[in-house]
Amino acid sequence: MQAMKKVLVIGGDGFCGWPTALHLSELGHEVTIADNLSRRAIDAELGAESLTPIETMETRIAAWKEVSGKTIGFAQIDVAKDVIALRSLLEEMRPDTVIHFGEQRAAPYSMKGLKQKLYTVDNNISATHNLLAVISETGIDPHVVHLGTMGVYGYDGDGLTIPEGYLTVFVPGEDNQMFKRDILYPTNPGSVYHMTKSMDQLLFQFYAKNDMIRVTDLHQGIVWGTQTEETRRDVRLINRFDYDGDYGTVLNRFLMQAAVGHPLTVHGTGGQTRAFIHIQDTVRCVALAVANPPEQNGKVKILNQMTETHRVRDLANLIGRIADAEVALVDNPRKEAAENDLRVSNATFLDLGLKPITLAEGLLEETVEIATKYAHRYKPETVACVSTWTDQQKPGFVRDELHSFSQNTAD
Ligand code: NAD
Ligand code: USQ
Repeated sequence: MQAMKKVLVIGGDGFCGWPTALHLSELGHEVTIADNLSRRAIDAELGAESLTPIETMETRIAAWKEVSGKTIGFAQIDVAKDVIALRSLLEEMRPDTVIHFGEQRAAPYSMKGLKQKLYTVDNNISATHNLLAVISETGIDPHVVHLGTMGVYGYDGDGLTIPEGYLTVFVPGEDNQMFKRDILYPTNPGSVYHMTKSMDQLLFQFYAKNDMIRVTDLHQGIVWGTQTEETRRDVRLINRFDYDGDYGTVLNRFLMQAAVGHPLTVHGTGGQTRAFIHIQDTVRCVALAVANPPEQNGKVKILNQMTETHRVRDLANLIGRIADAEVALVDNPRKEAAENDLRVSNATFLDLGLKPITLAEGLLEETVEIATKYAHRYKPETVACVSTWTDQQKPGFVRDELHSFSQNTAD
């Protein structure tokens, strides 16, 4: 039987945070969410919307109380800006665990322009640093679980198996001496967003060493799927499903595109190989991380939170076959390697007992339960990826969209 904990979930209104909060509450933990609802504001700014109809935070929490009898607390706090409110919440709550999901997480949004670059760096770095600095000042000793990204390792790989966070290196010295070091795996971010996650790693390294804060940094792959055991229990608990050109991640975008008859937008040759994990496994992994805090040993515990790797064009062809959808090769708006190989160690979560949901099991259910069911809410104007990494790249329009885009801009 697991020890029950007081858990603060920063970013608990989001795609990963909401189902995690529900899952931890279901397991018996005492859960409070802190969120500034900035994602909902960015949706409005982009004219985008979750495909699934998500309820307000108040309705979500009331619905959870109704179906489970359990209470989740909520504080609307901007952790990047309001340090006083964050400090008061931590002092009042004295959490055993703080889970930090509260960052701007879309690579395309972070590359849109000056405003979005500045916002992503200010928001993400301040959120992480404020949390760590406040913890060190208050002397409260929560275990910090951070959602980082596989993208800190970079995607130019040649197939070397990426270890969990650290790399053992041997440096030749004088007199034939050989020095052995365990260093943070060198970062190679591919967007301003991924760069903030690389910078987060240094903040964690420092505060773990200096203040002995216990940190688990979860280097997560691309999350796909929508529902978990808890969000399925009532329609008011439904999770968000992003498919727009900035926040939609590749697999969910392809499922959505297939459901509405839009060609699947493969960037370039679709040669990027990425790591994936189903949202149900995300919440299980976070619960495992909460239950297994590291020792107070001055070193950040880094785990790779992913279950499978796939090449983007293989995913498109697979979904194309299942859903009888057309696959379109479009311009790649990103500056990224045309082809890469990726092997990743996820030994820790497998050792802790994770039994992953595979793409083969979950795809069809996701297509029918979500993409097809809510296809009537689809906003075609939000689908194309128009954020370009530099002025050398072009938006990822399929030919007809490109045609109507040039017509509109010529008017
Ligand atoms: P999301 O945008 O759906 O959720 C993020 C939540 O954090 C939102 O509710 C937002 O309002 C909140 N937030 C942002 N800045 C905040 C601030 N300053 N103060 C308080 N709240 C703030 O994103 P998500 O997909 O749930 O991702 C959560 C975390 O997991 C992110 O840090 C992301 O980098 C990481 N991650 C996500 C994925 C993925 O595929 N979705 C993959 C790997 C890692
Ligand atoms: N891609 C397409 N067609 C599309 C959309 C994307 O070919 O319509 C390609 C992209 O060019 C890229 C790959 O698919 O090569 C993945 O793109 P993505 O948007 O699914 O994923 P990414 O930008 O890496 O970001 C997402 C989350 C982020 C998280 C990251 C984990 O938004 O929060 O950190 O996945 S990882 O990719 O492992 O770094």
